[in-house]
Amino acid sequence: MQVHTVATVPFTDQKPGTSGLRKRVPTFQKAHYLENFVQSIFDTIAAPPGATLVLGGDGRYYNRAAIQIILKMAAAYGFGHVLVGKGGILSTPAASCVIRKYATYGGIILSASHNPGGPDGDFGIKYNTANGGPAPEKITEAIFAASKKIAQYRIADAADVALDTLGDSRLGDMTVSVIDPVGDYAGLMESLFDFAAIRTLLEGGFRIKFDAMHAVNGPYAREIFVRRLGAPADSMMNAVPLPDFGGGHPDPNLTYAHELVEILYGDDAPDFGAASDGDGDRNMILGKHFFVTPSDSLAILAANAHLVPGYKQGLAGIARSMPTSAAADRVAAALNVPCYETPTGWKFFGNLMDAGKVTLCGEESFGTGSDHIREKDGLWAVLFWLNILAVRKQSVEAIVREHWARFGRNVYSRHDYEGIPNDAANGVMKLLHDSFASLRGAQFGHLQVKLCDDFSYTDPVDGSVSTGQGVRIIFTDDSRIVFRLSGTGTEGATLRIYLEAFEPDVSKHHLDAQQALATLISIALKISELRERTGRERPTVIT
Ligand code: VG1
Ligand code: CO
Repeated sequence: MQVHTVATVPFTDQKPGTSGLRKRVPTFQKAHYLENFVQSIFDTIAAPPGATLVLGGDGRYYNRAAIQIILKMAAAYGFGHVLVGKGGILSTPAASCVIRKYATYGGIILSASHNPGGPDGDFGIKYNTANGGPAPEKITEAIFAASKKIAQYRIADAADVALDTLGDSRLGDMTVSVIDPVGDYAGLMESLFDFAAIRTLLEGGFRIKFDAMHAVNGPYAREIFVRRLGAPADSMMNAVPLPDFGGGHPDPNLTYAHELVEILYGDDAPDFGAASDGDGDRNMILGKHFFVTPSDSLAILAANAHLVPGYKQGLAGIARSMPTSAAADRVAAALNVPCYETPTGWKFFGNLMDAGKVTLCGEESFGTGSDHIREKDGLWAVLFWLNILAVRKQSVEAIVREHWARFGRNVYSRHDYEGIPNDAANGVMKLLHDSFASLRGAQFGHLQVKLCDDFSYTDPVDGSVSTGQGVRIIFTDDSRIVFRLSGTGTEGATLRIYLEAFEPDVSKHHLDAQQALATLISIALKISELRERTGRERPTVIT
């Protein structure tokens, strides 16, 4: 095998965000751009010669070309074996599953998750470690540092690998195994949930609709729901992955998954609806004419985990990201297990799961998962809900309302202002920081500010500290407003405002969240000067 050593110069913008490096496709197509970042990963992780790597992506535009480049660089680097999903496909949870099951050194996942795809859309790449989880900050920072001083990369001169045929081939001294992307993952799901009970539920006329949003989960959903659980084929929608996700935004929320939302809120609606995102790790759960917030979903899965075979032995603990509502904290208290509050991003859950401190984790951004892998897992969450529904034989809405009656309701909403100018977004955040002193103790109607700060986290396992994780304004009644800048966007800035208030009174649980949170929303707009500084009258997305 001939290996070329190619001279290169650093790009200055290869800093991984909340979940890997995400840029527009034309940026990744620039000469040496992908190669520089991949070499920076390899130089940082220092894998021993002959190590095994997992490789796959969500199938978006540029996936195949990137995989061919990475295979040739992996061979030049000295990997002995690469497991690559057929067609270059692996959902993010499936990649995590495969990394763990075959005890590999790590994996590279190609995805920009919920960001749009296509020639002018987004592409992304991230590295996961041997536990199957996203590399911790220590490693992503070292990768960024390596990318700033890279001078050369190495790539094998070899023919492209046939990605559409299962089986082994050689690339120089390295073996490339093209594997079935679905089988290992589907088997893991079958080991956690009561498939017989779910099958009986579906046979009994319980109707579901799953929207794969033209993204990676289509083949996974068809194998699991249709082939293994007997759901009718037409209960799957947009289940053929497309490189541009059909021109849509593969983000399962009330705005971007409106096709599914209209069906679940329409006449003759099915009993249950769900959707997942570009790379299959997010989930949205709907009942008939009913939306379950992701924060409530985490709490409800935790409260009902004893009904599910894989979790009936109990939970070690629960973790949620800081902006996620405290609904899960109430369940943890009732179960007498710890609840951890981490910064946004799944990489912060890995240490807690590896140390056996938590079993379930969740984020308000439609991410839920457990220690079965080290990524959030869209289909896992859907199966968890179906398992609970099969046992409890109640509607989604009835289960949520009973949960609120028992624990109280953490009324919650997130307002996203997408694609605003960076200067305006930074100005809002600076203003908030500058206002900390005057905000402390300030009175807004019946609400008084108890605490305001920029959230920082000390990892209880390795002691690492992460600062600047979002501005929190917490009132004396524990309602709160959180401001955070997104770390996954590629164009301008996205400002997120998270709003939460606790409502113990059952007679008020029917209220619309926007109505119930109206006071907090107006305080948030006032203290941030958001409208004045961005010229935006309303959020782009409300969830
Ligand atoms: C967003 C979410 C965060 C999630 C991340 C990756 O990050 O808020 O909770 O972990 O996306 O999810 P940010 O920095 O844009 O708020 V995925 O499914 O896009 O990999
Ligand atoms: Co995702």
